[in-house]
Amino acid sequence: MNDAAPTRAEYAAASEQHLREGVARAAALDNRGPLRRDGSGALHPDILEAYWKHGFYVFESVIDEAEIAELRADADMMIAGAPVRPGSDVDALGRPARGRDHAREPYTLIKPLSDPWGGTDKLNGRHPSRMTQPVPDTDAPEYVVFLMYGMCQEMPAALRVYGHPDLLATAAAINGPDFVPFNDAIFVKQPGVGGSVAWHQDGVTHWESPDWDEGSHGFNFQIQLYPTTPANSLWVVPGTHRAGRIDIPARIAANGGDERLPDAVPLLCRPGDVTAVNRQMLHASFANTSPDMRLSITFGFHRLRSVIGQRGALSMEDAAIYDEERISRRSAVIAVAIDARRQHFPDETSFRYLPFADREDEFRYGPETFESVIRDYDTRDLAI
Ligand SMILES: O=C(O)CCC(=O)C(=O)O
Repeated sequence: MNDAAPTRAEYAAASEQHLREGVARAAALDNRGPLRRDGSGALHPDILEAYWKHGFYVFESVIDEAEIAELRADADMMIAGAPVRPGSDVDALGRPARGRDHAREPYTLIKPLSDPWGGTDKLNGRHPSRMTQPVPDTDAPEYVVFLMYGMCQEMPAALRVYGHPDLLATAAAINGPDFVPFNDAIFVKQPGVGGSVAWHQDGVTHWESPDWDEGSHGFNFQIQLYPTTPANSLWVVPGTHRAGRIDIPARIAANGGDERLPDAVPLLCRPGDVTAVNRQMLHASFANTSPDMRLSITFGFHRLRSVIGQRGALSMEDAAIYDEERISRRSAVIAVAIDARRQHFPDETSFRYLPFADREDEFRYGPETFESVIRDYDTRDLAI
């Protein structure tokens, strides 16, 4: 890109051809469709094969319209309750901002269309190249919500979806039946102002491990609450989960300094579609210069063996060792979420989470487990 930042409209216009080409590349891949399970309840092996081949899968129509409406209502409430600017105790309407009692700040606010991480040493320096930061329209707000954390505490519908049987069966198929949680974050890409996420690979701990493989750093789901478009979606470079650590600045330099990489594809979804993306994939999203909202409920899972004995990384400030107690406390959120879901959807067959099998009664969702398991659960995330 040129050194002078383009305006929002200029960036959108200059990206059109790349977006069209990306859509065509995505359409040629064989990794999307309904979430199918086999006779034993396991994820269908064809899906698993396509996931491991490309590093991602787009599951269509997993979450029905009514549940999406509940998730949107909760997310809207959370966005509206965000502090008006970093450090403020009030929202845009002057009411007390939400989440002031959380041990971890639940909001990341940024300047419109900015890239908060690219070219910085934040998050273990995993975003080495800064994205283009287009100049927003003159009516843009000073700050916009970029990320929201702690969804299982703040959003009842999000806690329930965290216990979704098809999604947890997928986590078991990819990471084994003793899979463990990673973290969650809601990416908010508001029309015309949403920020970018610079090219990166998520994992930071296992690249040099002797037993490193394509599954070492787990995967993330994204539940899409609105249709995604090539202009506002997450983009991935297929197959890069197998490539080891990638020299991102070299890739961008080889593309004439342009962040619109020629082999990347957008994750195109309808509301209720869910993507599973391997955390080792090279991925990014551009500043949202389009008129369309994207809200992606993002949460990940790991193999137990990737996490046990590791030291906290990425956004975990305490650098604690992930011992059995820490892992069990964080994994209990899954057990409580399964029960919260069962109470809301009594006719659905619940997922049986192996690490908590036969202990379900200890982890029923209610005021007690809200305090002991859910409150400030995100201080116990298992980031690697
Ligand atoms: O959804 C996005 O725009 C970014 C997602 C991402 O970087 C991640 O899940 O690691």
